[in-house]
Amino acid sequence: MTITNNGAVSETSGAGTFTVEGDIGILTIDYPPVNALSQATRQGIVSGMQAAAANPDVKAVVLICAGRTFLAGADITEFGKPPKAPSLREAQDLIENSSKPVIAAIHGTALGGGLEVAMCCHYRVGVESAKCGLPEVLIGVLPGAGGTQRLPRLVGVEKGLDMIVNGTHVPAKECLAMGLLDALVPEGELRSSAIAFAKKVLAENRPLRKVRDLDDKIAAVRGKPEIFAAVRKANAKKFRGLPAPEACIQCVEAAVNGSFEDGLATERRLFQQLVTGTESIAQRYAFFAQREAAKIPGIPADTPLVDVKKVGIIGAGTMGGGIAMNFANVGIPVILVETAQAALDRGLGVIRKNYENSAKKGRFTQEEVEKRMALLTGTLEMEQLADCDLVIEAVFENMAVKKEIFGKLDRIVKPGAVLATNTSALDVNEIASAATSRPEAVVGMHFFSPANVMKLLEVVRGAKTSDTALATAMHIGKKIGKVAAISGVCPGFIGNRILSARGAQAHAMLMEGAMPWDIDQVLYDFGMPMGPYAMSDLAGLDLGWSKDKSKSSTIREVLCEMDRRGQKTGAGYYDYDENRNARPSEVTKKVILDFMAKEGRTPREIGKDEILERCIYAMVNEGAKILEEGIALRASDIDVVWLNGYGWPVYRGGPMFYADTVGLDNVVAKLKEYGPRMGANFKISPLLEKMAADGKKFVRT
Ligand code: 3H9
Repeated sequence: MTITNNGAVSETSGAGTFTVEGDIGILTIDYPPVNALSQATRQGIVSGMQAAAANPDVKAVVLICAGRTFLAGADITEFGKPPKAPSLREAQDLIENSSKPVIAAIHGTALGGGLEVAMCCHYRVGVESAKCGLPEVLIGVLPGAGGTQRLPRLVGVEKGLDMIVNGTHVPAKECLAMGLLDALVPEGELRSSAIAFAKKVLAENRPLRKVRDLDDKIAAVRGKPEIFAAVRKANAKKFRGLPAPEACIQCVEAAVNGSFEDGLATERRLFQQLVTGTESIAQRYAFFAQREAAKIPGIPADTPLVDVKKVGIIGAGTMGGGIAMNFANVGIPVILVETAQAALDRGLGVIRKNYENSAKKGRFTQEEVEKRMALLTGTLEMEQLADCDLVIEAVFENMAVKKEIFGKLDRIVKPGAVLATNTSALDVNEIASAATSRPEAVVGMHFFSPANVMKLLEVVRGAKTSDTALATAMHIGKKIGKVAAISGVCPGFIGNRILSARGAQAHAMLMEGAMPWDIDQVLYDFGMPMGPYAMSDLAGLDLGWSKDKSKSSTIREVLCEMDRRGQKTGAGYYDYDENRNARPSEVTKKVILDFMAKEGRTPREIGKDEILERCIYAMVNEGAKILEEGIALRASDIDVVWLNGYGWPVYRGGPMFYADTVGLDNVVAKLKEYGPRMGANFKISPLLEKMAADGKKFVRT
């Protein structure tokens, strides 16, 4: 198609439109939502570059994108499917080998294949809010379109490697400093500034710089393998179980030690290996599961939302303070309510200290600390919350206290506001209906500790929660950087209910002869950050324990009575040295064996397979019950909860995804085999049994 507009000529092909303005060709890609490099986008680039080459009036080309972002990467949904022409390589070659300079004009995010295309351009300009990154490692692959070869040539090996193995999105200012961008241009003026830049390139007769030909930055580390060894060592824990980071490092090593073409060949070979591996399949599944979790069946995307301009938080303790930081971080003012000035001062002091620590680590400036602190005010009067759009109650878990608070909020807070409870266990319906006259405004917002760090937000939908309250909680969750998933009302909601099912099996095995460190080791080796007993020691065994009421009736009570209350007392299930290094404890072992003897139990050897299967399959079984009761909307939401709130290893996709990989029939067969050992109250989920019998899977990949 050719149209004329003020003398400008346009041709559209695929997702690309090529326009000529004077002697500059402008290739605009418009492929919502994120301009992924799907077939249509690749076609658009190829046709646009061919049009540029064929037009003698065109002396330089600007590559720019419509919508919210520059090219956000390869189309992940095309992975594993037969390739469709033209290839990304073809599009890149046309740009890099163009005899006319090509300038990438970047806004939003230039990610993965998108940045790899930009690095084939001869120059790159971007607005200050833009970010660049090679996040392929986060979906279990590597930059497979020359990114591992070009980025180190452009920005140096150490910076390039850091970006590639961590998948970080780097702000434009830093990109400029490291040489990834050639100029920053004013916000809102990207198109005109990129055209001006192109004209300058022409006027100054600047060279057609090909990144592939640069050598000085990689030559600087040639013969220095210690640089790669240091990255491997520093990240060993973080990369545990993940094949992609090591493959990324090998590609950059190839960039340093061989020719560009050999490096590309290594990159392509390793990409192919990774893309078909279960780890990457799991990571790609997790990417889409997370986005799916934001969609609420039956609630249209245009449901009216409460515009949250001011937030009230009740309780300035660890939880309330952490929650408050999330809002201040995105510029939303918060009022924190406490019952005593000392508690309020302490809470605000802790927040300031957290921010100052971040500033010391260089995450932001001291000025930014003050800016965020200025958004936080404290009060002892709940009446101050009257004009808040969202109030989150974050006091200790006591139904009577929560009801009293919600009763007051009902009288104080303006109509239309959302009233949320951060309870991790209590009945949201009871809080909503018994304490307020507006149960439709009440929703659970269950944050995970530390609330300013942990990604997960369980949004708990009460029986009467309105569509607006639910959608607002989900929306604000995303705004503050959380991964939000919806749960219905039940004890423990999705995450903690499954944790309890695992805990019950762990405890049962403890009483059969497995030691805490045996169980923890198996779960750690599976990929969890720690097992339940190391976790208990970290959190403190005395959470909810009271000396006066303690009756030596459980192992935990006995340990607390011995002042083995976890890491903080130097001993819990484990013994700790002065650096908090854990080692198995003879004392704990004796406590457990004595307990067993008292109950007439004889310890037996429990194999690693049994430990793993009983722990994990009990979780799967609970997940299936959660699904059949309608507590979770989708099996993938359960995975999202465990991936983002409990450290489930992303390369195993989540408990429900993992169960599919094992085979549901195998899971059910094992649960039946363990039979009574699973506990008197343990029942196999009918849904799980039926799905296993029907040969079904929980999730789609
Ligand atoms: C790669 O490039 C490999 C190459 O090196 C080599 C190949 C040979 N593909 O996140 P959002 C969808 S690997 C397909 O909610 P935001 C997403 O599912 C790729 N679909 O928006 C969602 O769909 P829906 C490297 C994609 O504004 C919608 O777009 N690149 C892709 O919060 C909106 O997404 C990456 O890994 C994709 N690449 O964040 C970047 N990306 O509406 C991955 C998004 O149906 N993407 N969708 O639910 C992101 O990080 C974020 O989407 C982004 C926008 C920051 C861009």
